[in-house]
Amino acid sequence: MELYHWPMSHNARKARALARHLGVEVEEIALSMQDKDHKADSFLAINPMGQVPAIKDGDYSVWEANAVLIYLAAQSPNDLLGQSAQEWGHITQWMTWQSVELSPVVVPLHVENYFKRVRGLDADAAKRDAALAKLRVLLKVLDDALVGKDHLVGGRLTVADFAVAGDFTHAKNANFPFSDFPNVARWLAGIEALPAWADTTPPTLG
Ligand SMILES: N[C@@H](CCC(=O)N[C@@H](CS)C(=O)NCC(=O)O)C(=O)O
Repeated sequence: MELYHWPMSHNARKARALARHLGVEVEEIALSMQDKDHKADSFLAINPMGQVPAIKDGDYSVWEANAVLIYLAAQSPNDLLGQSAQEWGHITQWMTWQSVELSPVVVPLHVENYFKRVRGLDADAAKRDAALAKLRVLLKVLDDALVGKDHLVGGRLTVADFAVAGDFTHAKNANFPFSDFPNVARWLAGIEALPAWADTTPPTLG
């Protein structure tokens, strides 16, 4: 199967990391955003949204990073997808929270605190401060959920950890305030210690 990505993409990174962690055989295909490969008809036939990650497996394709994680995890027997109704509920809860609540806050912070800085552009202070205030609210929710825990669900690694940690791929470069959220920092350090996570670290810009 083919996994389409872009080396800087935090959404694709979590899929690349999970495939490597589980030993799922994928051909990683790096698209060039600069060349607009993701808007070419050949790629839009795989993901009509023109976004990475996306998987093509024979005649089948799947996109949206969290759906890609589920497809990858289902390729082999493992317990990363949960083992009970309660675990399935919580895994879906955190994956939905990442996509609906966290991602819309993280992306503007990447732009204002990181991508503009490396291009020598000034951050829009109002946008940055609004996103940072929302991020703090979300990090408090995550921090409280991680008190005394190294993983989000079931006391072991699941796709929920990959789903949420992906959004912190550029956290250091974008100055996320982790020092105020020690449980998040501890949990993230555990994910970052996975060889598959380290192997998929995007290059640092600037
Ligand atoms: N909700 C999607 C978002 C995917 C997404 O925005 N990917 C970015 C890279 S991190 C992308 O492909 N951007 C190009 C574009 O939107 O045109 C997911 O979780 O997969």
